[in-house]
Amino acid sequence: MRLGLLLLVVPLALLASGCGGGPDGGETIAIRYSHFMTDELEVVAGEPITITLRNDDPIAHEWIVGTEDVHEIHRNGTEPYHDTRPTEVSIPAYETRETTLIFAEPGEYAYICHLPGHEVYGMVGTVRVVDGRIGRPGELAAARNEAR
Ligand SMILES: [Cu+2]
Repeated sequence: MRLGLLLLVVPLALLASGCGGGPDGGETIAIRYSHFMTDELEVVAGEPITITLRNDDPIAHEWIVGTEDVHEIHRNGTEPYHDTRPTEVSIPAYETRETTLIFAEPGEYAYICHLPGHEVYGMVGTVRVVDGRIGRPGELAAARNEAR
């Protein structure tokens, strides 16, 4: 029974994995006891980053990254399940999801699980986006900004 369930969920996990992604090393954020075990990430502006979200908990979580405006919207509830935007990922119990995104502009963006009570409990982290290309602002401006 347990094996059958595992086989069923694998194709779903593959479907949900990001949109290709570049040759970036990637980062993994494990989730345990309703906390992001990695609560600080540093990424380079304008470069694709693949983030693997591994849920070690027996309950579902979500990883929403963005500006305070984005978080305010999610605090009041949006969709119950997220799998269409690279900045909004639901991770079922004991499963792993991958997302690839580009932060176009340097700055700090919080990532938060907005399931009821989880933010207050401390399910919060920060992506620090650093400027990797000094003196070439045209390229940065042209980069997609999926973080907004
Ligand atoms: Cu959570």
